[in-house]
Amino acid sequence: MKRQLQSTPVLSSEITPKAVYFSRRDFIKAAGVTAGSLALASCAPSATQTALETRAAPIETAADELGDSVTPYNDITNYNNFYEFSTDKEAVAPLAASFTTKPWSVEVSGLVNKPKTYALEDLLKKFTQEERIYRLRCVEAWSMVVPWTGFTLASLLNEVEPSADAKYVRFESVYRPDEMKGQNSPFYVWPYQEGLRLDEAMHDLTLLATGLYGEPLPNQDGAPIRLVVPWKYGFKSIKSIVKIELTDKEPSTLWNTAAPNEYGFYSNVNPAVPHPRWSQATERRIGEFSRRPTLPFNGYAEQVASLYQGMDLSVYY
Ligand SMILES: Nc1nc2c(c(=O)[nH]1)N[C@H]1C(S)=C(S)[C@@H](COP(=O)(O)O)O[C@H]1N2
Ligand SMILES: [Mo]
Repeated sequence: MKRQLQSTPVLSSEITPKAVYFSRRDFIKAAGVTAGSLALASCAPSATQTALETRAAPIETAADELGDSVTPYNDITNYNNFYEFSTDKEAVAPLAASFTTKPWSVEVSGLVNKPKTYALEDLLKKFTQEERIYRLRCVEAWSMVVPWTGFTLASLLNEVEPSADAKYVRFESVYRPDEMKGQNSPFYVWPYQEGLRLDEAMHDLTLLATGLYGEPLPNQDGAPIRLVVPWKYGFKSIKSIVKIELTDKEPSTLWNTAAPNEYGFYSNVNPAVPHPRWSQATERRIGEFSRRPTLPFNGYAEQVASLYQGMDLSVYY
């Protein structure tokens, strides 16, 4: 079930005292939308009023559709892969703290009828922001459950109208080596880039995230806007996007360029295809002691397996 209230021009946490804001999230939970897709409460005073009256559990105790609890905010925001800042996951948050995310714009171009550069505020205003709880499974075999806020990539692509020859979408992160010291590393080709096939990009699960835990995206998680593709390894979910380009050729990606035998273009979560240096059969959920089995397509097979019908996924890894 997906409930869409009015679109929210500014995340309400920016303009509302914390206590009231938390009760709005309680309202969402009380409304019974606990898994898969939550709606952001509207800014209408009546919604706040209802929230204050209903009081249910906060987002911290929400779960995904498999019943797995969301990962604590502290873990999501202090255990990050963001090589522009550091290859040390616990060093990213402090190094990203002073990163400039205002002003920000995203260029949408290439094989589209209506290319356009959007200011971030316009994206927040124009597209309905929803909250969706997704598992994120890193290729390094750890995982988290994250309550994202964002809008579907499809809603943006429909707006610019991909032309008939568009087959892929290429994404580019910001390039700012003065602010992002990791971009001086010669081991990778900067800026970070990623790609999806157009049908993957248009899938309803594919999100452009602008927040988590109901608050604007923290810098270390890819502020102010990042991709989330929950059935693929975490590295496909590119952070701090400045460019989205429709193409007719499979785009190069940072990881495929760095190590093509280890990281393919598709990178669907697949317990049956090991990384050349380690197994992908199990994973460590952050905050848990024992390992758990990794699910095909990270547990989203029912929604996405049909995209790959007839493809040998050990060849197209
Ligand atoms: N621009 C950019 N995007 C990136 C990365 C990166 O280093 N740079 N790391 C990727 C990897 S490997 C993972 S697992 C996820 C981690 O997202 P998180 O830190 O929000 O959990 O971001 C992905 N997006
Ligand atoms: Mo990752």
